[in-house]
Amino acid sequence: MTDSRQRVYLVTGGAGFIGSNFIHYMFNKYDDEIFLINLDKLTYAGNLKNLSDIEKRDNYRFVRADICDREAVSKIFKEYDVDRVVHFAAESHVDRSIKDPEVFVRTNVLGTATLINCVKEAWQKEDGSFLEDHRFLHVSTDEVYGSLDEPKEGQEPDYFYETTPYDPHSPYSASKASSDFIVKAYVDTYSFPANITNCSNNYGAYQFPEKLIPLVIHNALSGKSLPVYGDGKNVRDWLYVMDHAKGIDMVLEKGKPGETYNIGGHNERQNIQIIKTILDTLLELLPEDDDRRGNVSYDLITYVTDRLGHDRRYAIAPDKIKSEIGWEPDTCFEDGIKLTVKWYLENEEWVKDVTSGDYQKYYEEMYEN
Ligand code: NAD
Ligand code: TDX
Repeated sequence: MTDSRQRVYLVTGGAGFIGSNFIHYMFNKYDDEIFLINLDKLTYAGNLKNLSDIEKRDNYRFVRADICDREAVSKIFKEYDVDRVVHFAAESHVDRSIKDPEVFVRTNVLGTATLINCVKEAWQKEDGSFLEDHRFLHVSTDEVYGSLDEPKEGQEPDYFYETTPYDPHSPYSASKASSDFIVKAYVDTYSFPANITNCSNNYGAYQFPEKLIPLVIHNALSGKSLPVYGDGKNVRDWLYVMDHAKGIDMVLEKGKPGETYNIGGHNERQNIQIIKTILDTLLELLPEDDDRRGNVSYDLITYVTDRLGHDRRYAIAPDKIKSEIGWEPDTCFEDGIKLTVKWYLENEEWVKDVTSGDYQKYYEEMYEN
């Protein structure tokens, strides 16, 4: 049972990459001051091993459920007085959304609609207002804003602001944009106490190796080719995952109800630069007598067919979260990438576990050309 002094969090998708890092961040910061319920369906992307050190805590509970399952979600609100909902659960991989869009609509759109309605029912009072100091945070992405051009010589670069019109291109970003609009509709229609955060590309421990950074680390260590889409010059804006976790916690505590905040650390890199930095870092960190060192080579870099509808450049303007909330990232890319590569070097078992079975099949189909 919860202690009445503890603030109660419901986290959805807490067994995934960012969700599990967020849960670690929260217990490190708040320890016994919080009670946290993690609701996750455990798709291919959810892994309870990410939380093995948390499992035995008295102030943590895992519920295996689908966010589309109204009854399962409502049951949690009958059992617990939840103060904060942090909504990570989603299908998150752009390439998968191109192959199989429907599950993205189901989880990201219908799932968010089901979840937010259950929360509204639990938090709304008879007069239509909401319980004091309750907050729903919808975790979203910079991809909803579309794609930016590369700055031309002598021109100031463009950035994504909270006011930038939505212009999603992939089935993934379209489904995230739709879910953002559902949350915005609840804010505008019911004065529902929500915030949306739109964050740039995350990297760090526990990221599934279908995403660029862990895929490159994993392939390089096993001497497999490193697939670069198109000309390799697409730009992503990278943020260390613990800085994202810190931003979410700060928005929950200091954000104005109904507001959107962009989260990013001004760290734009071309994909090819990222791949080369990973290879440099592997060669720097791997001891001379480590068998895996012989596999790591710049010759593994292989240009492959471009992603369909591949957005050219993402770049977040984090001015609002800095000025209104005081958030700034703590970890620069040089340190973050070292921490990340080191984590993957020390956690090969984790990678082996998640890359067996279904993932193997996906990988073969995805990169067959
Ligand atoms: P992830 O794919 O690693 O994890 C998603 C988690 O959600 C998994 O644990 C999965 O089991 C769970 N899940 C999926 N469908 C579910 C369902 N129907 N019901 C309950 N649980 C379900 O994703 P991630 O990279 O950790 O992303 C988390 C959130 O952050 C997503 O909403 C994503 O759009 C957003 N985001 C991600 C990034 C990034 O760079 N990874 C950047 C910005 C925003
Ligand atoms: O094998 C690859 N080769 C390659 O060149 C892969 C997997 C990716 N890429 C490129 C595509 C992108 O330009 O690298 C870049 C990063 O790709 P992903 O890691 O798939 O991330 P991205 O598509 O940018 O989306 C990510 O950031 C925003 C997350 O997956 C989303 O959930 C988040 O919203």
